Amino acid sequence: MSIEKEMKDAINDQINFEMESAYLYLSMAAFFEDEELPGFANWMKCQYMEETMHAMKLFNFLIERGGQIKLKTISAPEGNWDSYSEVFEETLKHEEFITSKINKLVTLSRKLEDYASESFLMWYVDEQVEEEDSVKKILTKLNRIESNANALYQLDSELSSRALSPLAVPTIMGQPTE
Ligand code: OFO
Repeated sequence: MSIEKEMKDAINDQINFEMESAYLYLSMAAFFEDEELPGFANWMKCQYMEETMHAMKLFNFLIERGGQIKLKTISAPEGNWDSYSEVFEETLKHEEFITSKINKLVTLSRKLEDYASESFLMWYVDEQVEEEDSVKKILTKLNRIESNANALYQLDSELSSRALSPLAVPTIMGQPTE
């Protein structure tokens, strides 16, 4: 069954939201590089790559369903923040916004009785729970640290261990992963 125009348009919009997310996190990675916090920068670079993967999963799905890709403008993100907590507060707010967009896509797939899209989108529903949770945990730690430099460097070292999932590249390329 070919994909309906309303769903096609909504998936193209979501590709744009994911790329906007990637760009925002890349900007946050640059901010942390400037602050000489390589662990925080690493975490944001992984986040950037993950968002690219989210966009590419949608891209590959739309192609598979016979839809056409329409890439849109990505606006310039914020590049400066007053505190490290503020960066993660914005990250959380942004992820909550993305969750609301994913939920709307699921609602649309149900309205259109597009079960292939609904099933595909469930991966994003689960992913958003994980994304919001990991950001909240970092924010809680940052708020506890306040101005304790030692604790900040300890958290920076913790965040330096984040690595990209080995499945990210095949997923981006639309290759089978099993
Ligand atoms: Fe961070 O969110 Fe994509 O989907």
